[in-house]
Amino acid sequence: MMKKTKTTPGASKEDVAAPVAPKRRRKKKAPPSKSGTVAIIGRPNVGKSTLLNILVKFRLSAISPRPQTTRHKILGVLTGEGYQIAFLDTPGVPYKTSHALDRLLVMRSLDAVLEADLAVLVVEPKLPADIERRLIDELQRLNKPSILAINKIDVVKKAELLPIMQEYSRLYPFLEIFPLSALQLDDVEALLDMVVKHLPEGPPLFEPDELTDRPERFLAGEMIREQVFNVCKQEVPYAVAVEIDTFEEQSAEYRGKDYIRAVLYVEKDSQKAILIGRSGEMLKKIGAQARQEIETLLGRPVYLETWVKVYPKWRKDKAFLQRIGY
Ligand SMILES: Nc1nc2c(ncn2[C@@H]2O[C@H](COP(=O)(O)OP(=O)(O)OP(=O)(O)O)[C@@H](O)[C@H]2O)c(=O)[nH]1
Ligand SMILES: [Mg+2]
Repeated sequence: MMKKTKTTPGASKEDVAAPVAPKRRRKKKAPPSKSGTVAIIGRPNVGKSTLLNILVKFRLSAISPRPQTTRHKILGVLTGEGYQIAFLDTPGVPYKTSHALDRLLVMRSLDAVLEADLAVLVVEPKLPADIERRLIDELQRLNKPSILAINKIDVVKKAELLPIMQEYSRLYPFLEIFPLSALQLDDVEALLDMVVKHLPEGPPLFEPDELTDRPERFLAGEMIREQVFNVCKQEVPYAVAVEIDTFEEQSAEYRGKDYIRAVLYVEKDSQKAILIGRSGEMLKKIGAQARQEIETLLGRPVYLETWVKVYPKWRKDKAFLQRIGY
């Protein structure tokens, strides 16, 4: 009896060796599992959100031809063969921060760098300017492994790239300096390979089918904001915040459609008038395009109602910013 109890809890040679041997064998067979967080940072309008969406193969982040479209840190998870990457799209870091909202956006971007295993600094095919130098200082301070993605090379001559690449390599020991066009799928795939190569080893942190931590309600609000940027050509989109105040899935009242009520906040009456447009044309167009996008996202028919409200100086109002999720 005594002997048995003494030997049973793994004291015998066989008992100790048994769990170790198969573990070693398993490790050799399975592909190394790589996993990590990758922050996509850079000045506004360089194509960060375009890259994120193509990388995760999903229209997750709002894209527009105008700077400062992204206002949140947006997580997009990509699970592939032997790896999982948690990409963080970030608001473009502006030249100047003029109100509380801008300062919040810069903080988001720096937060993302802080929590990332790897940073992808996205730049235009131009020599580094103040914003890039500031971001590189941040990478330096954190000693962050980083890849430089020189995007939009479709708009420059090849010969112009060399001095740009040289200048950047002088500023920071980037793991890779990669000129690309986010509009070329091959380029984005090559960038993905580089990211995977430099990802630390570790187990995945998300379920394989998990795409983002944001609820549908948030994504719907972003799609409306994206259409505001696409449809309304003035400065008004910068003064617009979207709050989804009702989201009723398969509402009986709306014949089984999802009922979504969105409030579009602006700062002034004049902006409200522009956003609504002559006999409501502008708002109608925004609503119709956003509804289509949201239907694609949800895979269900949607009844979208939009309202415009004036909330003076909301971009400076910290309590309001917090309430609507900034
Ligand atoms: N020509 C060209 N245009 C691109 C490329 N990548 C992105 N764009 C365009 O650049 C514009 C800005 O793209 P976004 O992805 O919204 O840029 P962003 O860096 O996320 O901008 P913010 O959210 O404002 O910081 C859009 O009109 C894109 O279609 C590229 O490789 N070549
Ligand atoms: Mg963006």
